Amino acid sequence: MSEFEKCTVDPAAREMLVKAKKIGFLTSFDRAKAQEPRCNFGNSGICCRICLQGPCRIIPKKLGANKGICGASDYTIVARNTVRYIAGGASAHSDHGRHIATAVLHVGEGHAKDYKITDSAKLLKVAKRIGLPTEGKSINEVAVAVASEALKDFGRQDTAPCTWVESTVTEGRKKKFKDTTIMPSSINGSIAELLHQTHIGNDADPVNIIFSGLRVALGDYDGMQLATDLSDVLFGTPTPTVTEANLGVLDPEMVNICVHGHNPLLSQVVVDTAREMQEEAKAAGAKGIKLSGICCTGNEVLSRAGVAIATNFATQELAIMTGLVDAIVVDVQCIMPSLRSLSECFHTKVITTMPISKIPGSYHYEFDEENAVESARAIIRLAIETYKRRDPEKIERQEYKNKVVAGFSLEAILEIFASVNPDNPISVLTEAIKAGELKGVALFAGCNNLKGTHNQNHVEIAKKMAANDVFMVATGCAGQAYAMSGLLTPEAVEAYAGPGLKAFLNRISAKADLKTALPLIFHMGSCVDNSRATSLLTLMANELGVDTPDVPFVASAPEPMSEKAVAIGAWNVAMGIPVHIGVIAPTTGSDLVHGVVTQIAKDVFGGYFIMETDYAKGTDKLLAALEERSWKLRIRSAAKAKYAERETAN
Ligand code: NFS
Ligand code: SF4
Repeated sequence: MSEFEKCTVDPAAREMLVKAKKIGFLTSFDRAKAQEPRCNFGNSGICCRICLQGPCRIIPKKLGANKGICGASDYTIVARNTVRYIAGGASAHSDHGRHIATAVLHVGEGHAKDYKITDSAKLLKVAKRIGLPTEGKSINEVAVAVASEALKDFGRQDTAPCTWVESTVTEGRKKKFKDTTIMPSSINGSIAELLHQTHIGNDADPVNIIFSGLRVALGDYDGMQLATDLSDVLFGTPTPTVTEANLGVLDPEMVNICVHGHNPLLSQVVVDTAREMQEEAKAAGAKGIKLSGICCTGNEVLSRAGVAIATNFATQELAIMTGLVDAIVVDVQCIMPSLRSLSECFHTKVITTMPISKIPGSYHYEFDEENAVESARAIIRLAIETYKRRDPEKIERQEYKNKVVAGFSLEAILEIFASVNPDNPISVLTEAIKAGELKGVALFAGCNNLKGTHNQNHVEIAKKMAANDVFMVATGCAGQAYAMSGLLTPEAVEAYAGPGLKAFLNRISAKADLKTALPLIFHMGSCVDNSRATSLLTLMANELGVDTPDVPFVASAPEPMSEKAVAIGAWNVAMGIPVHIGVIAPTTGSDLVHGVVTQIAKDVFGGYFIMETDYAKGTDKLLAALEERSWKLRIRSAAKAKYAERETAN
């Protein structure tokens, strides 16, 4: 048994960890160990650092220490800490969305010459959905109108609801969000208000704080929905694509450029520009340029351009460890600063590109939206130059890679279902659930968390859900975990699907006009593309004639880590979804707050958090939640049918 078995289930990563040990580089896995044991105050959320009198740590049995210096109780402190995660996540996602919306605006206005409206059909569809007139207007005019509407969602000063929430959820959810006062009017406004609300000496009411946290979470949702819509408008709506994943995609004979981060504005242009620069790479002695992705910018270019996946969050350093990465081009979010120090042991250039995400000592090529291709060219040229300095002694070629079938936008999924039922594609899924062929739908999302074994929860939970006939969609680093481990393949359907899921997927594969059979799990894209999964949920609810809390749909972040994951989890709860997380969140320090997020939320929204680190138990809880919902659904439709029968008899 390798000493790295506890670190990761990924064989490529294990080999690279052996190499890291050999060269004496401490990776994220070593640093995670070095953090143990963790402080219990922080672990349970009862350490407050909101003002400079802190840290105040709550010791329940110690007189005077059972409250913070200002008198804040455990429930106030835990609630404030929790919602501030959401504010961080919503800021990241929505800033990304704002960046894309601004780019669409600029294209519509005739600037940003290197971008264009690639999917005008989607632009018109979005315009229609949000109630904008399109007749007699040019595509550029519609682009300006839609982007301006999106930008309004960031800074509206009146109380009108955010357009991208309002236009994408069920009527039931709209009413629920209004009744519970969590419908946001402005993304930025709700975040600022939450930071105000959680300032020292302000709101002490944990429930009030949590509701504001949910309002911000819906702002996060709004930013993600518009980011997905407008990214599709700019770069195209993903369609099924076949590629490969894991460190074996790094090709010793090619100039290897990894794109890492989240924002497709640069990575997509790097991918397109690299196609035109193959000759320059050949002149440098390589066979060409090989692009691969890490984290969600990788998912963006995987979905739209079939770019291979190198690895996911926890193992990003290990890509450099192969000695084969010539440049790693990063934009924003989830980029380990350690990449730079590691790159010093190799020839790799770490290139930062965004003004808000710099790493001391790395190369900073500021991305210029007005001259995007020029920016991309300069970066690729630096990678080609660097390739020439590769050290053959330090190369460790990786063989591990798996085939990947990805690119499942909601549009693509519906088109596939339409091959079975062209009049009502979504009913293909809902009917299979009603008939008991499928148990329901599970969304797998989120990161890696170095508190556990890398990719283990992702893989084990999905395999067990597959055996239990659950239709699965995935995003983010969860999608990449499945890509790396061969679960995004038709072969995995044969190996892991239960009889119902297998029959369902094979039936559709036989009819769908695709170059490949369908994979076990449908990879829907980056983390902002969790919006696509919610649109699937909304469609299912409308087709079933129920609101979202009654749809047999669950979500799991088997290895969540980032503030963004907390925000996504929170709005999924508001959408009425049971949300499993494979770590224990720092809410346990207050029974009240912990009870609200794991139980009471269910009474109000239908959704709630399930915190379970053990993958087998986590899966059982997800299955139980699905079974309860599909059982109720069947009882309800049987009763409805019986009632209709009686009506006709009378
Ligand atoms: Ni989501 Fe994607 Fe990965 Fe987590 Fe980071 S890359 S936006 S946050 S770590 S899934
Ligand atoms: Fe302590 Fe209150 Fe300041 Fe928090 S806000 S650090 S509990 S004094």
